[in-house]
Amino acid sequence: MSARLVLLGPPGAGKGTQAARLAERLGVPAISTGDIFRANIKGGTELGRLAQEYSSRGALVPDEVTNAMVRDRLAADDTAEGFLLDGYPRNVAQVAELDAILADSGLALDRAVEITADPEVVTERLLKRAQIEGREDDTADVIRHRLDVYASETAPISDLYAQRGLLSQVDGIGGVDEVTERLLGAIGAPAS
Ligand code: B4P
Repeated sequence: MSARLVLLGPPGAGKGTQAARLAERLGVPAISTGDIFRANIKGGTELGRLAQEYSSRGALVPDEVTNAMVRDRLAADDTAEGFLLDGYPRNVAQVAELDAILADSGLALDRAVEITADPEVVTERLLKRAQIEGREDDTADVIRHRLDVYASETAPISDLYAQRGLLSQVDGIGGVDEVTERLLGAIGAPAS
């Protein structure tokens, strides 16, 4: 089964957590734009320096930077059978770019899966993660801003994928294993 998938949802819904699990189960790479930015920030690269300016205050990194990075990553051989994009696309312009990247190879997206969760729940999770990991974008003020950016820029893309008949919504509240099973069901993955 080809699996060209995007995982949507607010910050803290469990995208990163679930992407790793789904990717292993489906045998395709999980590609997290947030993780690529954080690796570059840690490595002190030019891309990292630029990404930090935006991510530390909960803003989106400019599209031209993010789009070029994703285009490059999707050109790698390990995406031949599919991929699971976590955190991309994040606005309408990025949806158009992903369409273009795939169309250039005669491909299209199979499904967009949105993990839903209330702002209060995700805020609580992210504040808890802050105590464990100390991510600089997990402070109360920055989380509030990330949720605002999500509502204004990212939430509209769910409607876009729904209009194309590609959207599935999955409740992100519950145990991690429970949510994974719901997601596998939504994707139509064969039972293990
Ligand atoms: P991301 O790394 O994508 O950050 P995120 O939206 O907070 O999701 P994350 O994957 O980390 O959290 P998760 O929900 O899994 O982006 C960070 C920044 O990078 C952005 O603000 C932006 O600046 C930049 N960026 C990234 N992509 C971009 C793009 N396309 N364009 C422009 N800029 C971009 O998990 C949250 C917590 O919940 C975890 O601690 C986890 O343990 C916990 N959790 C998960 N599932 C749970 C469950 N079922 N129950 C209880 N806790 C759970």
